[in-house]
Amino acid sequence: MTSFYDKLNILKREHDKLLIKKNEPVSKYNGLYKRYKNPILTSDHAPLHWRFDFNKETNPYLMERIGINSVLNPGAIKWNGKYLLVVRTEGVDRKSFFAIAESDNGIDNFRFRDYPIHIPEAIEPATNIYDMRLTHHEDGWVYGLFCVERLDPTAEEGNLSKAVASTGVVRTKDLEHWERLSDIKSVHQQRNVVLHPEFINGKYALYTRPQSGFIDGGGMGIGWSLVKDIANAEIIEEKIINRRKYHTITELKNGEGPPPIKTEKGWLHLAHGVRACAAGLRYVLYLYMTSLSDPSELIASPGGYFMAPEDEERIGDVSNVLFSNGWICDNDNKVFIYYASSDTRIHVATSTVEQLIDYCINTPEDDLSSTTSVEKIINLADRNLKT
Ligand code: M1P
Repeated sequence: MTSFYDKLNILKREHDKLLIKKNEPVSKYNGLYKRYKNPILTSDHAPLHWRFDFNKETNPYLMERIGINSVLNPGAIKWNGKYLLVVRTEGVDRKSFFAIAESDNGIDNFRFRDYPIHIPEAIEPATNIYDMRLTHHEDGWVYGLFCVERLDPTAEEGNLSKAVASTGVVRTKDLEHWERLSDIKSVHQQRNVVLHPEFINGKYALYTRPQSGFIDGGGMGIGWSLVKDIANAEIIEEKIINRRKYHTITELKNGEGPPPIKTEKGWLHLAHGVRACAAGLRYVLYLYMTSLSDPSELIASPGGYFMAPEDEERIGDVSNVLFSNGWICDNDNKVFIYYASSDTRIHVATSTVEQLIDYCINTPEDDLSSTTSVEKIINLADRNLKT
């Protein structure tokens, strides 16, 4: 019979093997981005010392005591030369928490830090927190905005799925000590709120997503709101800057991804769009651009999705979902897009600022009908075939 210590050694060896597994780009070509073969983080990457009690006396069968269900939707930042992710980590008890994982090259060898982050509780305690967007703001702080979820106090007895989503705010100077600020006040459900990295007319600017309901609250799209005091932020006026449209990838809802990247041609945005179908909701990723002089003014809106679930990405806890709230732009303009598939695991895709801008500016817009879509293909085919 294998001894306790033999089992523990095998467990540690297999875990180490997983953590040092090399990643490589897949060969499928589209000119837009490169996908990578392996997910960069899965629930199996979670440290063994979070999950197993290593003491033979208290855990004679070497059982996993605390299970991790999934790792998903990370915020991302380049920090001290490392590619750092603040990962939404979900336990088997369905509660999410945040944990930092880092890598030297951004595509493999991601390792969780020894301890997850203990986010200070808000005045009104939350049931669940998730999906942190990291913004290195020009005021010098790194902010983390995340979804805070609670049972709706107005829910009738027995209705346990009526929830309220609002936005929590933390800030840090070292990615180790986190100061909790007031949750953002809003009359709407607010998930997917993102802090713009620069002041606008001396104010903090937020990308918002006003909805009346928790899942499909019918809001008109991604909003924009200015607030004076980020420590006590309140969303009062919202302007819709990226509107949902009938029979498009955003028909049911959309939401801002990570903070936008500033480029010479405008602010580059990554977002998700959701539509409903017989199989449930389908989440895809798309790009758009806004003006440098007014980041709330849409200047490029390529039609359709940029990335959608493929192959094994399609299957997981919530199947048919790609979601991203973290990307990193290096000094050489290489862009690392961190995305989760089907609310289960995290992947990376790489591109460049130049490619993403070209994609945004030169991809035809969605003109909202089959006729206009096929005309664009006929025009392109004509140009290609007659030259
Ligand atoms: O399950 C898919 C996603 O659903 C929510 O996104 P949204 O608010 O746009 O519907 C979030 O819970 C997200 O975490 C999740 O990945």
